[in-house]
Amino acid sequence: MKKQKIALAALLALGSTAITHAAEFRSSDIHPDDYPTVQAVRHMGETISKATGGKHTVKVFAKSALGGEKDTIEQTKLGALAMTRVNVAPMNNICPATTVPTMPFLFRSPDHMRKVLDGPIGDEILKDCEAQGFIGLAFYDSGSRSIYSVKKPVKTIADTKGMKIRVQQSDLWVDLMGAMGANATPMPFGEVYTALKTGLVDAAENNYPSYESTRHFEVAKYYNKTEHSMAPEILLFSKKVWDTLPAAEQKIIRDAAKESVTYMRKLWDEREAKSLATVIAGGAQVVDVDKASFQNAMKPVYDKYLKDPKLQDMVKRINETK
Ligand code: GTR
Repeated sequence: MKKQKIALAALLALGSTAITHAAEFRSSDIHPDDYPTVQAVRHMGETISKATGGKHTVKVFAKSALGGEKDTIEQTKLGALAMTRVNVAPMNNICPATTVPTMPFLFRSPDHMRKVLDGPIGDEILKDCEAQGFIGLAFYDSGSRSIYSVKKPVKTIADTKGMKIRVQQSDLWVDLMGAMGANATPMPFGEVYTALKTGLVDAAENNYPSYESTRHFEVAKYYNKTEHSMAPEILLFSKKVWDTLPAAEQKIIRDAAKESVTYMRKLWDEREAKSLATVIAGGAQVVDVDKASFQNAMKPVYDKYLKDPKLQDMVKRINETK
């Protein structure tokens, strides 16, 4: 009884908007259940449930059950979904600051990326999505993306000339492949296996865990270490839903998201190593690449996508981050 009174007083103190109904926040992911991003959002849900005494919970719909990333971004904007975990790439056309961490050969190492995204620059990028209807909660690791090809290995930029390469649905990615002399074919993740198998595309690009979990390595056996982008994952909350929550609960959600990053990174590091072993055992060949030949071709991409001085300054600060 006493406990109830205190809880009620605390709610009243927060004002009338504070009294909201218990919610099950639905979140979507294109990856399977055991993938680190799915596990991390589930973990975050447990933290939220504990901190709200079971009032709020999170339910993750994995494996594109609610659609591809473009669809779930739209549903999150409308408030039909509370959350979605996507890569920054499909946000590039929506939220300009997300182009920065997508830029080719920007981060020097996973540590450099983590340091930048954990600091003020990361927060600025997350904040930039708010005007578009999204609360950027956190970034998750996505390793380095490299090109994997069906018929021939890629050793230098001369090898990607005329190659049909699947990319994520983002203009920046189309130009990035264009700068390599390749023909980019944007399509949702779920369609890539068939596209590789039927020859609709000659290659795709991704990190080891996605190359492994999708079984793309069975069709495209050359994993060419271009490591051309470390475009991270981003966890988005619907601003429409967010605005109905009291400040104290918003804080619980923000803190739980940030806390899940540490958890995710541990899973990520383990999964990268495991995936590499799986694809090699499955017959994939990891090919060393003349990276400089790719790096030197990226100026047109930087010129086109970093016209805004605010974004240029961000890149400068990223380069200066030790
Ligand atoms: C994965 C990433 C997904 C999605 C996918 C893709 O690495 O985790 O969010 O971006 O790549 O290529 O579509």
